[in-house]
Amino acid sequence: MNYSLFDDASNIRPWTETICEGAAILRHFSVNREAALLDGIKQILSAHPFRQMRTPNGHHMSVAMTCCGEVGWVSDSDGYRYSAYDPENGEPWPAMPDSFYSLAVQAAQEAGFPGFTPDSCLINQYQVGSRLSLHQDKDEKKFGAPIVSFSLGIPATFLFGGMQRSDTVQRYHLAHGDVVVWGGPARLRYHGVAAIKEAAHPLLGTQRINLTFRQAT
Ligand code: MD3
Ligand code: FE
Repeated sequence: MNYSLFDDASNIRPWTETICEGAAILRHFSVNREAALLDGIKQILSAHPFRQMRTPNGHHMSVAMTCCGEVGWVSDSDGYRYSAYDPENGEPWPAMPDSFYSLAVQAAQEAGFPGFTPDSCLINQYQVGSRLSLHQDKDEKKFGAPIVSFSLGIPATFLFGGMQRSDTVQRYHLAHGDVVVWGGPARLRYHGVAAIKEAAHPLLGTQRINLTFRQAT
């Protein structure tokens, strides 16, 4: 007997975990595409480095961010919004690499959302201790499209709540290569990321990078 156990040379097989109606984790989905993702991130960072944005209440976020695509998510003393320009240098955000776009569209399709056309990708950098408190993503113009999220580097505990901040929270472990798709009835659920624990990843060191693809406009 000599059949292949695996889908590709990476020796890693992807599988899908359903969280709830509209939300699924595609485990290991991007593991064999990490070179293209890391190369794209490096290029974006060369002109638009990670920065800790200011929140409307005057604090700095513990998560550092940058963006690519037609518009990027920005936060300052005026509030949260999408902008075509990087406020740090006034330049347009860099184009979304084709490899990012096609992988995000493929993930959405795999999770039951065909025809996803993301125009924005937010790149979040978590150092050890960084966290993202419970929030809803509601700065996008329409909520019909899903959000597709790629996890790279050291792991995180993702917090998935309900439609109200006070609802109980479910915890999910997200590792390098995992992709999560959130749409339909899950699109406006409260969510966040618990403080990142000390760890090291062979490619990314002591950081977690998360890419979230959205149809923002
Ligand atoms: C669930 N980022 O950028 S991605 C964000 O890991 C954000 O960096 C987290 O929340 C991160 O806004 C989580 C997963 C995610 C994104 C959007 C969602 C989960 C979501 C929208 C609705 C429900
Ligand atoms: Fe969010």
